[in-house]
Amino acid sequence: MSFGLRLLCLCIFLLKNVKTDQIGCEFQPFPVLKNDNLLRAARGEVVDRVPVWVMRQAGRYLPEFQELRKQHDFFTVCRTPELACEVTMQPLRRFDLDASIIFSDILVIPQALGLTVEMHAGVGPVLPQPIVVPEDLKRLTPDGALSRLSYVGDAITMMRHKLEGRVPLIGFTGAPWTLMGYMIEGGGSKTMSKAKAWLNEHPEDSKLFLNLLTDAIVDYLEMQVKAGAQMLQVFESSAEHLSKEQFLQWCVPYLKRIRDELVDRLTKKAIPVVPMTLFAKGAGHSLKEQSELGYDVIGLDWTVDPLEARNLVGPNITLQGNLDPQDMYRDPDELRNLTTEMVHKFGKSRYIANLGHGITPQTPITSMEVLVEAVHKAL
Ligand code: 1CP
Repeated sequence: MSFGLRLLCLCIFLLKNVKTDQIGCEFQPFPVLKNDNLLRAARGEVVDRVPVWVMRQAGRYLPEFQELRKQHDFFTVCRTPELACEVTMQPLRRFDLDASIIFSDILVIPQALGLTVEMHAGVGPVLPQPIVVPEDLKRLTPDGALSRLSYVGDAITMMRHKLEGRVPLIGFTGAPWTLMGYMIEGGGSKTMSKAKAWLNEHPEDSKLFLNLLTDAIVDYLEMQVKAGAQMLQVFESSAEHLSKEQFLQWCVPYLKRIRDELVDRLTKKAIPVVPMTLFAKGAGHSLKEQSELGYDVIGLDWTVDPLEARNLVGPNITLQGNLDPQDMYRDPDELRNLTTEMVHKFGKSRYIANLGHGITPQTPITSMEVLVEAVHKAL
């Protein structure tokens, strides 16, 4: 065979087999996306069906996750791309979901900033040496934090290949106030009272703290996009502890900076900007303000009425949510009816079906099947 013919054959082979979708990673083309309903919904384009995924869709309600966790510590799973990918894939093997979300935790940022984070069974995350006084901020190590998070990028790149284009891969981060809360409280808290006291007693240091976290988050999200994340979600889960006034003062400016700086950086580097979701749990009081921050999608918890939310955010934002995770414990017929009703209220345009917060550990597997099927059949 002549050299020219061989070259032609090679080109045809490459075109057929490695069509590139989005080159997130500089050297590796990814498989073409087959189901892009999630991304289309986020951009306000027409969808074949309402996309559905579930916050914490990989996790303790799945027996195969429990089994894997018996063998490996939580953060070992996060730090080992093969294991993180295996857990990310588990819900996709069982359910006809329209998205995957990389397995990790919001607390990997505090870890990369030098704090010890342990996962205690039945308790959740514990930070044994929390940030107590402003002087403790000196213990944080923002230099090099991004390189200590490179395992998340590795897991994302590996997962994009393993998905073979089946559904988009979502990357995520905790938002500044939520991370600050865990870092001051030393773990989860019913009230976030120590962190709220900081806002009142050390307002200037609180700003420093939130800005330091914002910088780390922008670096981290940029890295996730470069690694292949096709959409990003920012979890401001602890917004629920703040008043509207506090949310506007202590969350909104940082959430805006995250979005603006990320778009700016990606644009300057000619990297395609991916859709972004803001999920500020308990901040239904500020939906209009949230809709003005530049995010494509606003996640809703179950306390918000779909029609009221749509009126507040206008037609150009996609809404995500918002079934009460507790409804997953109802009998299948009730769950099916509630899900169908929810999808009818939101409609097919600019909507991503989800729960209003993470799925809880005792949820029956069959409820996930009912939920996903009901969403897909509703419209
Ligand atoms: O032992 C275990 O296996 C721990 C259970 C667990 C899991 C499965 C934790 C501890 N984190 C996770 C994974 C996780 N965390 C994901 C995985 C991806 C997915 O499938 O969705 C995500 C997106 C998170 C994000 C996360 N972690 C949030 C934001 C979302 C939310 O629920 O509000 C928060 C607040 C955390 C902290 C955290 N990590 C784990 C627990 C139990 C908690 C909450 C603790 C508390 O506040 O009481």
